[in-house]
Amino acid sequence: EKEAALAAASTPLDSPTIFDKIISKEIPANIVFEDEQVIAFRDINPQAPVHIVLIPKVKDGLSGLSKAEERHCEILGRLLYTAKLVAKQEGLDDGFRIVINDGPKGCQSVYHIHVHLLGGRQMNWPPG
Ligand code: DGP
Repeated sequence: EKEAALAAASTPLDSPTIFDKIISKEIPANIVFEDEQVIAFRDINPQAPVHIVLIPKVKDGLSGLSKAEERHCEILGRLLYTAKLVAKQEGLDDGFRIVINDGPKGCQSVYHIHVHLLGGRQMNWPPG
């Protein structure tokens, strides 16, 4: 039983990610917005002139959107609202793109939920 509990506690989806080290400032990031709940920083591998990642400071099981539960509604809304504030701050007045990658087929690479804010160029549809 103890082994099962240990194994469950160390499943990849619940493990700390590099984003925890950005939150704790153990590793540097170009932070463009921070409040009590959300931190936003420039993506290390930008896909547009403006490419910002917004994350909740407390993961609370939200490794990805597919793990969302009712209790997460507030933070999910706050992430989107903060994305709008940051878009304004970045001068993206003609439009921008919001992306949430989920799981292997959604190209998610960091299992701490995050919203991508992309802008500063013409976006295309359909996305790749
Ligand atoms: P995703 O593929 O949706 O899981 O996006 C994760 C993004 O996080 C990816 O675009 C690159 C970015 N990223 C990963 N590690 C770091 C880091 O250490 N610093 C910064 N600034 N961005 C990172």
